[in-house]
Amino acid sequence: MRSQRILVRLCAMAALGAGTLSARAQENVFPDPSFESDGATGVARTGHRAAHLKVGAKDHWQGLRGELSVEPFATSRASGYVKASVKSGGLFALYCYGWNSFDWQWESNVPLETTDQWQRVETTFVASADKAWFHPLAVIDAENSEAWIDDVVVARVKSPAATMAALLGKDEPSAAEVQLLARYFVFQGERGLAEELLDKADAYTKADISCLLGRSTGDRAERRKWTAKRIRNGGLTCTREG
Ligand SMILES: [Ca+2]
Repeated sequence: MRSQRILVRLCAMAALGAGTLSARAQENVFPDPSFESDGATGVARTGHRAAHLKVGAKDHWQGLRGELSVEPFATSRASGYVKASVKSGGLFALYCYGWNSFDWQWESNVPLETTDQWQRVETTFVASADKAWFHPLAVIDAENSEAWIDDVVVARVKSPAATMAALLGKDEPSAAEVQLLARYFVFQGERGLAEELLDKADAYTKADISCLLGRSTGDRAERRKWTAKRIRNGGLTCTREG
């Protein structure tokens, strides 16, 4: 089976990459991690500034900063130190996500509770492209709340090959994981393997992968085939370049 062959290849690639991982793993790709250029003064764990997000009247969504360059398909670990006063709604640290063909996907974050001492928070994420949406602080439907974060580190902890081998080795990967594997296979030029994933996918994931395969081919006839398959599975439009 082709997926088994690529799992063997991914495991070999993961083993080859292990020797260089320790040096790369320590590289912090988050710019100005102490927020000394764009942070607020008055509260800081190190230096003179920290990132600060405050809401008064109820706000549906706010997120600090935004796109972050990362290695696609690698596992990254994000960490930082937070303080927060949460009166109502959701405050989050290290809010990360990507886009599939239709919506936010591959989300990770740390929900915050009120604390007046710096607390370390951590999460991991895998990006489906060379940029991830990464907000050190974010609010969703929050009011009369605020939070600070300082000393953010985002560093690779697992290579793309090792990350994808772990997903491929799962008996029942989630829909989000199948969508991620499809992007990895297309990225590697293995369109046939992405197509194999359709066999066990739900309709939403079939529509998503159909968007992906249609968008990434230069062949007009093949693009029409994937457009039809996408529509049959309920994907009316490919709304994002995910
Ligand atoms: Ca600082």
